[in-house]
Amino acid sequence: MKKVCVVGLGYIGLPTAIVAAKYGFEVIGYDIDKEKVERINNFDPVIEEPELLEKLREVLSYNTFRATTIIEQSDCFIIAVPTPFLENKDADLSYVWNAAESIARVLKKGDVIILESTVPVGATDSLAQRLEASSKLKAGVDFYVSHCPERVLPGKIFFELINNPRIIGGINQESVEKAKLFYKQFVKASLYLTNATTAEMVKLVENSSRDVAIAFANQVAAMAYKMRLDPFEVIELANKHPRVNILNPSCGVGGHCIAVDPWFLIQTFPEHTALLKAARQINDAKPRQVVQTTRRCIENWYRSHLQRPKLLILGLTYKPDIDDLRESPALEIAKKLSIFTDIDLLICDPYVNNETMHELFNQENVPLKHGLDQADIILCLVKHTQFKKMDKLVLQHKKILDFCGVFYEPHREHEGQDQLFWPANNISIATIIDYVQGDL
Ligand code: SAJ
Repeated sequence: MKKVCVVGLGYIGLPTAIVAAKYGFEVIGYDIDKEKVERINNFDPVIEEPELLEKLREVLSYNTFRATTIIEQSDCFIIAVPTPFLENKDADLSYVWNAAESIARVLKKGDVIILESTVPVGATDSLAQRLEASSKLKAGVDFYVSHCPERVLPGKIFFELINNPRIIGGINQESVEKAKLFYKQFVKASLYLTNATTAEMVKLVENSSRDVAIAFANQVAAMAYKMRLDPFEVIELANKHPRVNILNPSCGVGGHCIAVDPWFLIQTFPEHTALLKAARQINDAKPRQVVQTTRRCIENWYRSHLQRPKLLILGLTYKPDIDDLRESPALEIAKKLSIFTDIDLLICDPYVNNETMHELFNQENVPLKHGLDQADIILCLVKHTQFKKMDKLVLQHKKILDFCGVFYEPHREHEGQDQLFWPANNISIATIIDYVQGDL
């Protein structure tokens, strides 16, 4: 296996292509987007990810990688295209099937096709059948088909591509063995071998379990607010139990994966997925609830000050310390609040450039210090590291709605005794509690 073709040069495909090129393969990256291909070949990776630019420069300079809009014969094809859902939440596999059509045009005996995109259970078998039908070659005999779901976390992609254990499922034993030859070249962690259907199910279960866990954290938060407690403290202390590990409540679940993948299981197993559906509803409702609570705070401010408050939003991205705005609940909240004319809106996100901020809100990205000085109400949506470092004491007189725990100070143990915080140490939670009124 010498030449590898990665189909789809997005968040997963491009870094995977680069790593394969660094580890000895001759790699081409195939994408239907001409502009993207040109930019990549001109040392512009299009997406933001730590280390991506340097590594792209390296593999382009050594001629071990190039991007193209024309598919070429290769020994191994990695499919890393998006698998979004349709309006009715069923999986949209059109990008996978289009990739299969392209591959079938150049497929030859002995080739290996590895599907990395997240798909509903059974899709890898369908992929094999489609390739057979278009190429007239026999799947599992003339060419090999596997599913090795991607598992990397945006922001840590290069570390996780090498260091995460991988699940490799094939349509038959030979397909698994062939795919293993590719991954063992660069993955330092274990490779677990199984059939394609199990690998599909594993991936969907991984992301669904995270969605359920986040929904649980959001429900804990709702109960805590009702009792005028700080949910971040309740969760921190519950997690002191050696067998409890609750995740964090937030303003919602974003990104391309966690909020999408449970639907692939719900679509296939409607009668066994009540818990997954409930989790989706709980997490999807969060942005609307945050808007309602914030509106109440704004209206109250207006009543007592008889002037428009300056509302500062901290964070727009879908999670901390990345620049990714895909399906961001914070962005959804900011957009909903921007419609109201009874506030002066200030937005600060150090990961969003000014051009994007202008496109989205027709205004500047406010520097943190300036925003904090100006604001009457501060709405914390994303726990960027930079926000965690702000001087919180000078903000005591402002109204703070902290939905991501940026103001929460964990318990510090000293001289064997825990510090006693009474009442809750998080001033911002007190404000949320005042305005929740059963939304959350
Ligand atoms: N979130 C919370 N509370 C938490 C953790 C996360 O509300 O305690 C929110 C985040 O703010 C974000 C969303 O969930 O809006 C998703 O973030 P994430 O960090 O949980 O996951 P992703 O979407 O960036 O990446 C996930 C990962 N899957 C798992 O951790 C099981 C990653 O390993 C997968 O490769 C990726 O999905 C994918 O592509 O499927």
